[in-house]
Amino acid sequence: MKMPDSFLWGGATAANQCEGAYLEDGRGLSTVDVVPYGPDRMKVARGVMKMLECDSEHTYPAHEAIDMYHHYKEDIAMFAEMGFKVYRLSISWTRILPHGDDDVPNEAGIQFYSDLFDECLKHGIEPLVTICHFDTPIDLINRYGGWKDRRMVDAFVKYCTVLFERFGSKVKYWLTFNEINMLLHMPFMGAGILFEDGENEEQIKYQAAHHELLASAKAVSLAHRMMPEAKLGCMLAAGQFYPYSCSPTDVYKAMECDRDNYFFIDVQVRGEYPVWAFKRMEKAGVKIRMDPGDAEILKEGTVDFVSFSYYSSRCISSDPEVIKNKSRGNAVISAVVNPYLESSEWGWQIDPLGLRVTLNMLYDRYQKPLFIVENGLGAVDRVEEDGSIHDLYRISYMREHIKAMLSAVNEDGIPLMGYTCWGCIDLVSASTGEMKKRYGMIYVDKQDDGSGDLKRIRKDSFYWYKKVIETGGEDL
Ligand code: BGP
Repeated sequence: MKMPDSFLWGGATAANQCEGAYLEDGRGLSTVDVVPYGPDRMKVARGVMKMLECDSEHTYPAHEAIDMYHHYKEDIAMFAEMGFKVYRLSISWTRILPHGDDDVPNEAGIQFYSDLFDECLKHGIEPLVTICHFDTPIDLINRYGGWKDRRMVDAFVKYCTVLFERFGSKVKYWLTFNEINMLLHMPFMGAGILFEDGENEEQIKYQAAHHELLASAKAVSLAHRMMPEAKLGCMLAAGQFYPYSCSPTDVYKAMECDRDNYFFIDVQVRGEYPVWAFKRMEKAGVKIRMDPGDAEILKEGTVDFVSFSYYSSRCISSDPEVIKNKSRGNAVISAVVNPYLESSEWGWQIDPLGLRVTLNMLYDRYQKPLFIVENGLGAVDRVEEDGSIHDLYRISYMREHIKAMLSAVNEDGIPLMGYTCWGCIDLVSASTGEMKKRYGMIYVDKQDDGSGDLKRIRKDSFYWYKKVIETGGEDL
């Protein structure tokens, strides 16, 4: 089995996890710059600890990351060597508008991305841009409280207008928000939200969700007007929920968890809230404020394709005892351990067939072309004395997932636009802030203690992926 020649093979990164140079050339501060490395990271990401209460020294290593800001030419040349047809990256909002909604954009930031896109195009690589990847400007948080406030919508549209004007001729594929559903699980990381004591957290999260959905819809409509050739996608942290047992209550619980996950994409694809959504909110004491005209905005700004990240399926039980005893500690999305699956060193369960299940479920639900924009294995790599890196575990993970993807396309007929594996070059982990959780096919000599000379090294998976792309997935 293989993929058609038009299939977009490639890799993905996010500005905040690879660029570094966090204060260079006029860049303003953003959420990701103040989420610490170390044990407080998830508390801050969830919005329950004030960002500046943590020791700023602990924000390392994201400030420097792999310094792609100064190494992008070398990195893109290596992507081209692997045969990439597409490179997914995100734009750092505060490189373009340092305060989030400046009237005059920062030309140095625009120049950086303009050069970077030219470099991609020179190598025949199509850029795929995430407009907002866990990246809310700090100035907007100080003034508005992040996405709690509706004024964020205008700021986002202002930012998008600059992007479409300045990069519209170079970029055809755009995603509005990375993993938009993560707003419910990591409100600070996803939406710049810090909770005040006594606030109804659910109310705030769903109101912020409404604002992001409006902003996304407005951006899609604007893009369609300004760049008629452009294709706009939504982006979901996907992964089917399995019931822990075949008891109907577990099955129902799994369906509810799936719906909470799909909630955002339902709106972005269909242009309206699903029927059950308001009932669910009512039950949780949530009533979102919608202004006149909002329904029309959502209806007009529907996406052209559905993109998603897939690392694992999830498993859930209706029994609180099972949840208590069988949950994986510290998971971002609560789930119980599936006894049929192996786990990575970080406890992420490995389920290639789950990717085929997810592709089928998403297509059944939306009938839109799909795009896998993140998939991969975070692992500790060892550099041998001769400088080689034998990451056979990563090859095996990717091989099985690509096989599942090939089956979904060739045997189930699912229309799939492309596959960009996550962290094609090593970068800082979003959930842990570490360098040692590596996803790349290119190793970067940068360690958690700050040591390392940033040298790039091809891992075994580099040569393997090159062959996979060359043969359209036939030679795995
Ligand atoms: C997704 C994010 C990425 C990325 C990836 C891997 O949720 O979109 O930014 O980091 O997960 O997660 P981690 O880095 O925590 O291993």
